[in-house]
Amino acid sequence: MASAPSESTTGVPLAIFKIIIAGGFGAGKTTLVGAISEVRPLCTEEVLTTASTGFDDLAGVEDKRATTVAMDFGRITFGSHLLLYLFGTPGQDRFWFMWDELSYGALGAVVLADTRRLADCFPSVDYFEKRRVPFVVAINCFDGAAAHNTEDVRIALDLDPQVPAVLCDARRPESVKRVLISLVEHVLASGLASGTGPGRRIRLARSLASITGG
Ligand SMILES: Nc1nc2c(ncn2[C@@H]2O[C@H](COP(=O)(O)OP(=O)(O)OP(=O)(O)O)[C@@H](O)[C@H]2O)c(=O)[nH]1
Ligand SMILES: [Mg+2]
Repeated sequence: MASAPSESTTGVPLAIFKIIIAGGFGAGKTTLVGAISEVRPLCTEEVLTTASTGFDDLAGVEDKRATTVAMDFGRITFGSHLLLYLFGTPGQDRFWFMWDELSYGALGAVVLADTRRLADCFPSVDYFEKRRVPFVVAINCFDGAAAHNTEDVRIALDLDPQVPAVLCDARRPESVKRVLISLVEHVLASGLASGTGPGRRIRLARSLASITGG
């Protein structure tokens, strides 16, 4: 894996943050991290075997052959000032014990939602709400089209009005980029960013402005 740059090409220190990619079983977390990572993503996928029958609900994702058993990891640099480390969670309940470790110090989270199995992302939404970690809901359009609009999903998930819900295609880097930018915007707007002192928040805001031209 390439080593992490510590400063931008202009000599300005990079603002480095950790982001969690969460959501239910098979929602597209590994796909999302792999689509955007500029380094070869770390995946911990194992083949689904008959041993998981009765534990892993494959309804709606019958073609699924593998599942994440620890975490996904990737890295993406935006412009020359912002570096995000992406940590994908395992999707199954039996790996919940890892979530506190994975989420420690995170700036925010993306909760991937699959509208065919929307209830699967309730636990992720609950988890981040309870811990006051800012998050966005990214609705993964599995067949390239939205089965439901964002408003329907907001209502179904009972999202607070300020929590963004956006459509995405987890396979497309540009789409994933937009999701991550909406998360950074939300973090700055919400004032909830854990572990970010005023200096880091200012760097984050400057980084965002340099990316979005704001
Ligand atoms: N058509 C389509 N397929 C997708 C999309 N995102 C993921 N997939 C497919 O859906 C399946 C599940 O995706 P994963 O990325 O493994 O899902 P995951 O959330 O990491 O799954 P777990 O780690 O088992 O919880 C894979 O076969 C992907 O190729 C998408 O946006 N569109
Ligand atoms: Mg996975």
